[in-house]
Amino acid sequence: MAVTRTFSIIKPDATRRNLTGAVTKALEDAGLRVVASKRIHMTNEQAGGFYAVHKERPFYNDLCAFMTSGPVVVQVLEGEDAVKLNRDVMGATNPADAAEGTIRKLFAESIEANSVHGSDSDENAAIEIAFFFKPEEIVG
Ligand code: IDP
Ligand code: MG
Repeated sequence: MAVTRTFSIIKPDATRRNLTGAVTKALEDAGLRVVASKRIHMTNEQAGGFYAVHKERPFYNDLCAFMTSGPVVVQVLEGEDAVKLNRDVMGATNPADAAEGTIRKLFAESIEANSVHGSDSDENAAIEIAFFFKPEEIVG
């Protein structure tokens, strides 16, 4: 298995409750390494562009409003098969379905305010990383 990268966001519900450290610790404990990190307040344009794939979904407008409702922490994570490792530690989208010990089971407030984002493929990870980071901001 190769060391790869994925893209993560600690969402506004988590930053609001001062869970940046707790979420990051869960990622690190799972074997992921934070190789880039910054706290930003997403603009409407950034949220809309980032979630453009969900444009036709009924929750799109609410999701963009939520993601711009407070600060987020965008991160690049590195590890063995990082996309899958991160999805495993995140847990299911709906915290009601998330496995014990996962970040969403531990911290998520709802299916929308579910504390973390994680890329769903290596291809999307590369696109999402480039959306928020310049190459020189990533230090492995
Ligand atoms: P994922 O974050 O587990 O990959 P996606 O289906 O890609 O889930 O959805 C992106 C985000 O949109 C979710 O993390 C969540 O914040 C929000 N979302 C997904 N499904 C719903 C829903 O049914 N109602 C409200 N928000 C949703
Ligand atoms: Mg997704």
